[in-house]
Amino acid sequence: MLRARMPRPGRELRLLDREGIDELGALTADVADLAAMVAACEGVDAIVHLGGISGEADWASIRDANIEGTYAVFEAARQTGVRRVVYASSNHAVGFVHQPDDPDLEMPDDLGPRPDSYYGVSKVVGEALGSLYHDRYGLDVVCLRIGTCAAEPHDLRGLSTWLSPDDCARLVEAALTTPSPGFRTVWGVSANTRRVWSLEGGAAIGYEPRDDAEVFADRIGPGDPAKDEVGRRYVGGPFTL
Ligand code: 15L
Repeated sequence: MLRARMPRPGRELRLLDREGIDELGALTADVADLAAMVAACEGVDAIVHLGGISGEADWASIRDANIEGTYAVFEAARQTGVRRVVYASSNHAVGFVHQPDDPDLEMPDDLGPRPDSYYGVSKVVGEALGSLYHDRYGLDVVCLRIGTCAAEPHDLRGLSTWLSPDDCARLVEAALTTPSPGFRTVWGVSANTRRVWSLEGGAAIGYEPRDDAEVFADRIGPGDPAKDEVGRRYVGGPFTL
């Protein structure tokens, strides 16, 4: 999704995945392989770290891919002098935070950790590593607490948490180019009518979302009542189950 939306004049993308990418110059490596990550980061200006398991899994898998992998990314950045890391964190780092009943109350970008899963724990650790590498080594680190990034929302919760692919690209672009962001956490969400997560942190880095999940509202049929309820109640919705 992002790759197709990232090209800019003068920008060269260096792509890396664990499975081969069919594109000239793309690298194949495990994100947790520090030596491979150091080699991949030589001469790079900024890293967009999306690697890892993107949902709940057993502890060993989450630890190996998401925690060891994110450590390797930050450490490789440090060793090679990369100045900025944009980190795909997740709403599940704070998934057990109660959503406000009052729709006028928006949830701030810098909520403290309340993970809802091992996956959420790995995102908390990733953010903590980003904080450490900022404070100790001066890296700029923007952690995006991404909601539901998909072509379109598929349930009631998604009408609030959706991040459209185009807005995702706008958000990553802002995180890559805003001057001196320091360390920060920013919600990754579109300008959804039913949104309860703030857009203030995004605005502070120049993110201007243009999409609204409401255009899909008519297509969302009645869902599983328990999942819809927990989606209203907690940031992380069904992950809390
Ligand atoms: C995430 O962090 C996951 O990567 C994705 O699969 C979705 O479950 C999303 O959160 C969400 O909360 O909808």
